[in-house]
Amino acid sequence: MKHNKIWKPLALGTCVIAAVSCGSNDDDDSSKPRQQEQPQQEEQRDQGIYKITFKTLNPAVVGNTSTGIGTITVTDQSFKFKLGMAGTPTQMTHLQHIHAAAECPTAAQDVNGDGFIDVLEGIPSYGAILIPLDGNLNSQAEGGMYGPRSNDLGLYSYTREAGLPLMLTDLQAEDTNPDDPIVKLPEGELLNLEGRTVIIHGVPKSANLPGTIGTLEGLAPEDTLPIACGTITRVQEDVTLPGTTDNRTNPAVE
Ligand SMILES: [Ca+2]
Ligand SMILES: [Ca+2]
Ligand SMILES: [Ca+2]
Repeated sequence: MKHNKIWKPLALGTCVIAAVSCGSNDDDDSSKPRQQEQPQQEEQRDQGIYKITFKTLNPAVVGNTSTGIGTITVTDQSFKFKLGMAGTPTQMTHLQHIHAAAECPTAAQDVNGDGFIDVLEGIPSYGAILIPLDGNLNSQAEGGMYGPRSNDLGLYSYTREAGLPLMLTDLQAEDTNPDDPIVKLPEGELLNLEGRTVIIHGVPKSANLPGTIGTLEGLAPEDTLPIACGTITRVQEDVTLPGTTDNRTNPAVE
């Protein structure tokens, strides 16, 4: 398996895409103590349960029939993201992000006419990266070395939980790198999940992509080619879970 050869540049690139502190090996450190103060919460307009339904992007790539279901549960203290994907290119890492805008791209976004919607062509539809779905949802930068890996059947699952106040503090902070593809929330804006999309990326080197595929700095075209787009819809207005994410009382979640 060429995993090691692929992983190194991918991991390096992930530092770029997620603007992470690459000096840290701690790629899944949600247990770390946190020092940040909790921001003053406005009305809990983000609270609720959201469902994400995916459709395949770039089905011309052999082996990509990606579909999936995701659930986001937001309480006043927590943000929990669960995802199950199928039909993805097998045995490889898939970068995945919540993007800032609401539209999934269509064939019309293939502006260079090469038959593929590359990551740059999709940005006018789904926007910049808002929340990398990486090893640590408490901050955009931390945990960026991690991406879930599909198995030999093209299946993978991903579950991460963040503290909502921590997450909002990070997302509402100043954008210290305006040139990268990751954005912060405008001042005072909450998550507004229903106006966002989830994009899954990644096809194998054997996909034989044409040289016209656009990509992000530091990442191979195969790493960033979108394979699925999910739209987020709110299915429940509120979550009445006192300080816990135990889902037993929420039949909408599994
Ligand atoms: Ca194209
Ligand atoms: Ca992160
Ligand atoms: Ca930025």
